[in-house]
Amino acid sequence: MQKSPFIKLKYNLMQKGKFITIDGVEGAGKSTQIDFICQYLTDKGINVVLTREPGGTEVGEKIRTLLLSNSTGKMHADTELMLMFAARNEHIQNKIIPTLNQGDWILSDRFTDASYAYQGGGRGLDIARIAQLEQWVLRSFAPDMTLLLDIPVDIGMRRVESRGEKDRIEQESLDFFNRVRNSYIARSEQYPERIKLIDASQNVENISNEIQKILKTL
Ligand code: Z5A
Repeated sequence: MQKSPFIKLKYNLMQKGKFITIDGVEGAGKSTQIDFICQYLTDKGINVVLTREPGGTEVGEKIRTLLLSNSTGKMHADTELMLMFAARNEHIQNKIIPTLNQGDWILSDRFTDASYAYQGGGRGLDIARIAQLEQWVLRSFAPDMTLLLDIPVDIGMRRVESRGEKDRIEQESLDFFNRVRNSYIARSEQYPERIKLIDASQNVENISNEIQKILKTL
């Protein structure tokens, strides 16, 4: 296979801080554990910036609205993927790299693994094409660690069912979310050093304890 010309490009990354991402299907408890992680790192004297995808920047948040709003209507899966990466480019260039270079840590609620899981697994897009976009936008950049909260889809959905109207992606079928979950699991098996799979069907405290042990390795 011909090598991508983009892989040679690198960000000017002095990387004084650490980049952590948290991912998983809906209702896995990301927001709940994010509060714990921020508190834990702050108590250790670490300055941590919390961000999210899609979003995290002014432009990224506008793209998020377009991606998730029901008023957007039908969107081609390739368009959805490219918008995720457009928001991600903005996020990396204008928030993630500058934050890491100034020595702060950054915690992102979702990142590129979500594109593989939702647009690859869920929508059925070709993984090789997602990888091309990843190379284009991320170059050789990657999180230092990814916490993958894994939970059976029906349990996650039950946890969030009291919320109001579902957004454009949340309205997908159970089959869609099962494919998303399976893709996440497959990625954690592919990248065991970076992606730490955590059983998110446990109680909040047990999950936090597990996360704490993992964070200590950083
Ligand atoms: N998306 C994509 O398609 N491609 C991409 O590349 C990216 C994203 C980056 C963004 O949504 C959407 O974009 C998402 C993927 C897609 N679409 N979907 N579906 P988001 O990340 O902003 O929101 P979300 O996925 O819908 O997250 P969430 O529903 O808020 O889940 P959560 O943060 O993991 O859950 P939580 O709010 O912490 O907990 C949910 C409830 O469960 C709450 O009442 C808690 O009190 C409770 N909870 C939490 N932990 C526990 C435990 N351990 N036991 C019992 N109850 C618990």
